[in-house]
Amino acid sequence: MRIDIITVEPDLIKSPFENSMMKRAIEKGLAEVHFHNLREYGFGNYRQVDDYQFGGGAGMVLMIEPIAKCINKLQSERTYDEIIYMTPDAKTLNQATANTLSLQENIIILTGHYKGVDQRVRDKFVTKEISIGDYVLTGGELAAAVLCDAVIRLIPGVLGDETSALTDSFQDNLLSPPVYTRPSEYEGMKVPEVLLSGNFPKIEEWRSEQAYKRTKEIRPDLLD
Ligand code: 6GU
Repeated sequence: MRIDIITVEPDLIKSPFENSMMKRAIEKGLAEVHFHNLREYGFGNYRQVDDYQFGGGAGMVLMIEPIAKCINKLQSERTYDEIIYMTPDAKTLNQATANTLSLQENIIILTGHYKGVDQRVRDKFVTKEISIGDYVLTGGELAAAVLCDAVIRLIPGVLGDETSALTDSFQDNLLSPPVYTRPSEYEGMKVPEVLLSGNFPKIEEWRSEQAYKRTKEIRPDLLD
């Protein structure tokens, strides 16, 4: 999978890709991530990429031409399955979306800043808009890193068996059950008996019950 990220803050977003799971995925050749500094497509000596909004109001808006130049260049090199715009005024990211995106070949992620992008960018280029939750971040860069982590870890071969994504919270719309490791007793707090029983069908049954119970308590909306 190839991901092209268009941003005005490339330095803000690079470090998660230089560590841990995403780094390994890239080293194994399972994911390829390219950063494009929007400023390189900006106007004049100052490489201007934003301007005041028509109609007045605080905050700058990213202009369409630099973004169009960058996207057109990328599209002249390959075909993209999705052009995603990270913005708080969109549907929230969930596991189903991450699963679908992990099957794509080439995607572009555009991150907004300031007041966001000119609406015509969204109308003309963007095929999917994603928010990562009901709160406001300064820019879409950290949200893009979150999206990439959620997607890249699902690419076959990225995770080993022991960390398989198949048992994640949300994989079947349930939260994960509680987990325990040594010691089997700590200051009188005992690990549930069933987990020490060696009876695997019973353990599975207990885990399903606990997952359901947790979900009902904390995120009943997932059960609707
Ligand atoms: Cl995608 N961008 C920004 N700026 N804030 C957010 C977000 C995205 N998702 C949640 N908050």
